[in-house]
Amino acid sequence: MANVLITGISGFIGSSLARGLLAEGATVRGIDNLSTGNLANLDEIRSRIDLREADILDATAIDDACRGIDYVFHQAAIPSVPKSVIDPIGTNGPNLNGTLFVLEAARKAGIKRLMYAASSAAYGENPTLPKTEAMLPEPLSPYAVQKLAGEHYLASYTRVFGLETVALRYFNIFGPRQDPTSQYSGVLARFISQMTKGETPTIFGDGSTSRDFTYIDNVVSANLTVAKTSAPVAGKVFNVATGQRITLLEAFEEVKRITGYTGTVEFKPEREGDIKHSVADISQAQSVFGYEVVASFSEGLEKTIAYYR
Ligand code: UD2
Repeated sequence: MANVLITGISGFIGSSLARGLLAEGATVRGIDNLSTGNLANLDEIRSRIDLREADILDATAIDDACRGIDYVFHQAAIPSVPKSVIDPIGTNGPNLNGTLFVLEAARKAGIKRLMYAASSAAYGENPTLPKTEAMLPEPLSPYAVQKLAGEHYLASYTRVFGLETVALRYFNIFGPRQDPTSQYSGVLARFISQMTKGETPTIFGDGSTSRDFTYIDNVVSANLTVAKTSAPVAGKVFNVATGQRITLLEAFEEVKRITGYTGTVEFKPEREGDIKHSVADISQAQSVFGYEVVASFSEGLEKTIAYYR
């Protein structure tokens, strides 16, 4: 599959993509500043990757990294709603300017196609469910604005410069290697890590908040498929999800069942910037480039809990 660049390669999603791309025979280069990523995520594949430690706002390093590359998978970001609420300006740098730096380097290098980690956060509080790509975005948090603005830059680079770009709106991705240690970590990583240790997890809100929790294998598969497709995907946005809505209380119960946790859950007030409900319509990705759900929520949860154990 030729030469690929993964930004944010030592993160949970970047390192999973690296494994998927290596398995397809790609030559993998990666860039990461190790701010939220972890080199341990690359342990057994480290020797097969051209890994460059550099910041996404280091234009020279990004230019160098894009040279000779066919496909870019831009995953580098500070992926957190609450962090963006605390520090809108600090997160805007990597999340939005970083995307522009990568687009500009990709354009100059003449790459074939750029895949971008967009977010379901773009839909915000629009009450219509499921979320379709045709809906008007209503970003709520600064993070959502940053990720959505990145999509617009992608579309601009396709229209103005002819660079092929694809925005994949990820819906709450989970799986092995997701960092569970921070208060900003994804809820499933936190639940699993806490409940396997017998610690009490927290639900922000009354537990009815819902998400389309999507196992990482679906994301890897979506990226590999969309990079290779001859379908008209340039300049487009696609949901990457399962189409299944799970409440936080249901997620807690499921993790409890699989881990055998016997304790309770603590309820705290909702977090600022959080949206209430999220679930995707995935029919556009299915019909345009043949996206398939390769692992359901339950299958993914079983695998993730087995990994953390
Ligand atoms: C958003 C995006 C997601 C992705 C992510 C960044 C939406 C719908 N989703 O995820 O696609 O871009 O940002 O990685 O915008 N919670 C608890 N207990 C905890 C931790 C979290 O109850 O210990 C709650 C949290 O308040 C929220 C829900 O769980 O209501 C999901 O939170 P999250 O941080 O896992 O992900 P979210 O939805 O902000």
